[in-house]
Amino acid sequence: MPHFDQPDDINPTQPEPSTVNSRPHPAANAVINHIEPGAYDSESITVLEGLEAVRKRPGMYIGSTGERGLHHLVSEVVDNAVDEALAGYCDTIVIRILPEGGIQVIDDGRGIPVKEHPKEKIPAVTLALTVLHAGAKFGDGGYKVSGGLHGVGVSVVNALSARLVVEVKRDGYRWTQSFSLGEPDGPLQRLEPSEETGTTVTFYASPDIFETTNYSYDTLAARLREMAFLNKGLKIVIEDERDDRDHTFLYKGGIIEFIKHLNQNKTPVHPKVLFFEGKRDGIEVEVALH
Ligand code: 0RA
Repeated sequence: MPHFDQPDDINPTQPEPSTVNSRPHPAANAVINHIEPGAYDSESITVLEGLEAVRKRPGMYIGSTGERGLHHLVSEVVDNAVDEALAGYCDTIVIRILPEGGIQVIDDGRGIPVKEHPKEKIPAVTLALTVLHAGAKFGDGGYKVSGGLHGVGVSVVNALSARLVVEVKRDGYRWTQSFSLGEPDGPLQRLEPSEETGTTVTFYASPDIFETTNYSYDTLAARLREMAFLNKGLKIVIEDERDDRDHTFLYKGGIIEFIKHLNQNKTPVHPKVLFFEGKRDGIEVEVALH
């Protein structure tokens, strides 16, 4: 579990007594519907309720609506891209801090699938962004888990964003869809042909929900550095468009370099880092001692 987060404050928004201290069971919100903007049949109303739950009690999904919760949104989106890297399809992730409280996360993975879900009849990418827990996994069991609080998914980020735009390059085209507080502004659009693949998510956390939308470069950079240490060979770039700062994290040595970094001002027990690794039943373990 390559996260070292402290547990977030529990329920800072004071949810109703019936939900205190419990995250909703995934199935409670696993409602999938046909989304037609402006259509108010019973099915689309259920979807709105699904994301309404997130907007009503954000703390239950992201820990808090303070600075910590705000930064957690970025992790949620980056974790999806890291999952794609763990699956072996993505080698670079760029995280851009935009002016006006925006964040853009770009990966060069396969792109979130755009084909219609056979049962639900809407594109898989739309499902991923509008249905709780229909995020990166799609039930294929093919992904390793990249992080601790991981799992609430990008639909939670969408629900809490005044605006979110997803751009996918896949299946020979560029595709895009935009959302306001989690609701599609319109259907997924097919744009010009493209031979590239990848996913870009751009979001603006709602200032009506979050106490602040001012991201800390240092907080994000520290978190992304850790992500890079724990995913050797993965290139993670942070760019701050507010003041033209940037940094690239790429550690070929993985946790060997991580432990040296952690111990840089300490006297190690072993002058050389001891490292061993093993794999069985699909579980990989790496150990570094210094
Ligand atoms: C499910 C299936 C496939 C890709 C992804 C999810 C995916 C999700 C995210 C989220 C951010 N970046 C992403 N990149 C990929 C691909 C399935 C296939 O191609 O067979």
